[in-house]
Amino acid sequence: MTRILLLGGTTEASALARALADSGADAVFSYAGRTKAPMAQPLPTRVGGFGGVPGLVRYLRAAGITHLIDATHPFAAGMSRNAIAAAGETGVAYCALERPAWVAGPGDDWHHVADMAGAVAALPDDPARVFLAIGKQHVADFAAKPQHHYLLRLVDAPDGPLPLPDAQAVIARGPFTTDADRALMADHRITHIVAKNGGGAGARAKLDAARDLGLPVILIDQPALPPRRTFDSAKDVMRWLGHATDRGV
Ligand code: 3Y8
Ligand code: NAP
Repeated sequence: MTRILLLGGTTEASALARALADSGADAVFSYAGRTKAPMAQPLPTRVGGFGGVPGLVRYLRAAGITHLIDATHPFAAGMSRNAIAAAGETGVAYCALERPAWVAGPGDDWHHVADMAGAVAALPDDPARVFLAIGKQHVADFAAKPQHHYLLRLVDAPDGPLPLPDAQAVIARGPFTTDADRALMADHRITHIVAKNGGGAGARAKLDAARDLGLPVILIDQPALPPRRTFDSAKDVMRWLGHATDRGV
């Protein structure tokens, strides 16, 4: 009997959830609970951490999960490492729905850095106007360069004052569009963009807008993950599951 746990939080995870629901699969969708009102999914949904690897192992066993699908964001490395470990410990079938990193094309002015510290270091010393499109969790890292004006984009309104002396937040949940991102950056006279190389379509707009405006992008590389079975489309994951259900796993 196939029972699936889908670790979500991305556009691709939502597409897979739709395919699983349409196929009548017995599946549970999982959010971390990072945002106040995550988008509803067409599957029974659980919200919140599991409690590290031990908590996830307990959940997999208690819920009778036979297949664990990691469709989290490439920067959700902690969750992905835990999922690999828990699948190994329990023998639950595992795959990741992975989206390839973005690759620069003609006209792109991208500066690749290894991590958040590298992104801070890559900003100029002279005051600039920076579109910090990396969410909320790492904004405080940029307090090391307070001379810049920062435009933040957050999913939820900040609870308290922003940890930067000269910052303004727009509240929006993607997916975003190139036209809207181009207008946003022009209106705010942005000179630099900082972004994670998240891949996928849902966050790509700002990069295309940056190229149109001739702006440099500081792009943070995806964290490295242990080797794992990956697919790059919901279709391939469904085929993998289909074989499993054909064999009556
Ligand atoms: C809680 C679920 C869907 C999923 C949509 C994708 C696209 C829009 C682009 C910018 C970049 C950023 C951020 C971003 C994008 C999609 C996808 C994606 C980037 C939601 C969601 C959850 C989160 C968590 C949130 C993080 C933050 C990162 C904002 C829902 C909307 C910046 C990543 O306030 C916080 O603490 C936010 C935290 C992790 C990164 C950070 O460090 O702050 N995503 N994003 C998920 C959960 O609880 O499990 O609320 O509906 C999902 C989506 N965000 O179903 O269509 O697939 O990438 N998410 C980045 O790429 O840098 C925004 O502004 O241009
Ligand atoms: P993370 O740093 O890798 O994970 C930290 C902890 O959050 C995990 O150990 C786990 O807690 C919990 N967690 C993460 N994802 C979970 C999920 N889908 N279901 C249940 N628990 C989860 O994760 P993150 O980068 O904060 O990402 C959190 C969520 O936002 C994920 O769903 C991810 O797909 C989504 N997201 C993240 C980004 C990003 O830039 N990081 C971008 C877009 C979407 P326990 O150890 O207690 O189990």
